[in-house]
Amino acid sequence: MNPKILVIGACGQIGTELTLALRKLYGRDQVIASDIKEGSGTLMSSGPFETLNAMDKLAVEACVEKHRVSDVYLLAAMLSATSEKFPQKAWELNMSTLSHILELARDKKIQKVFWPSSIAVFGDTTPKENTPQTTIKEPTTVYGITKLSGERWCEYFYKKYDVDVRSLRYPGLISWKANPGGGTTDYAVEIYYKAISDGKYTSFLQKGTLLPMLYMDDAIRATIKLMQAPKEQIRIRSSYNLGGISIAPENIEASIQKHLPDFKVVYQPDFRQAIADSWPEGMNDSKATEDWGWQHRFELDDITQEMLTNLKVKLSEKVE
Ligand code: AKB
Repeated sequence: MNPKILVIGACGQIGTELTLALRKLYGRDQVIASDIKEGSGTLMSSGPFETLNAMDKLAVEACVEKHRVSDVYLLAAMLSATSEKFPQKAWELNMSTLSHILELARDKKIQKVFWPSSIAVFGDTTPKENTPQTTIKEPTTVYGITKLSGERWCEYFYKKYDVDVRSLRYPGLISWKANPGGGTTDYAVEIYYKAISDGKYTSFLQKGTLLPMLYMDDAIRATIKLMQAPKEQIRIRSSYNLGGISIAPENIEASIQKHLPDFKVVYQPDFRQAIADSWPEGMNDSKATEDWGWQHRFELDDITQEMLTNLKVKLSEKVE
């Protein structure tokens, strides 16, 4: 039987594409999109939508009951850069929303939970290259602290209450349908917009800042694959490392120059540099490969091709 799904935070960068993909797979009415505010026209016209404050536990529970939801994808969160500006708010939002959903699952009101973690669980003391699944985790950002705490909660609820919660440590995600907001890896999306609109980009991360990244199509495929895998295959209940490619701003610049030879990046690092410097350069995601067959598909030049092609159409439609 198809699951009845609630996507919380459906209008964000991941939520928009995940909701559309889940609707394609399971049918439009099987997937309830929810967010505190409405999303893009494409998302809003693709199926049912509920305005929902994920911090309001009673409202979330009422929505679950109303739609007889079986699976929740909880994507509402404050990302790394914004969290540094509002640390207390970040803690409250990121932790209370997870806690509400885990409690609903413990009380058997929902059957399955997806919750995203991040490469931000790692910190300065973590080995940077090919970062292993299990290693030192001493995050220095409040966002990373919320993600690491969340991972411990997920594993605890699985072990203690048999809650079927599944999670991925997303790297930076590159996409064109919906904008990211408030993250440190956002530069890797902005750079493509600016390449088309201005022919130059001022990067808030320094040349040489290697970070793990993934194209959104790969991230969505990983998420759905993880959620569809038989329960016994999910041997990690904190969160799986998810890698992809490892790139710095000048790598994207060079890739864009293959299409737009005059494109230039200048560097003006800001407070986000320290955040990026505390994160891994590349991830070892072999556990995800072993347990449920994960493999990324998009390399940097494939991503550039997709981004430039789709953004050119999107930006020209906005102008008209
Ligand atoms: C961020 O930059 O905050 C996020 C993340 C890596 O979790 N994209």
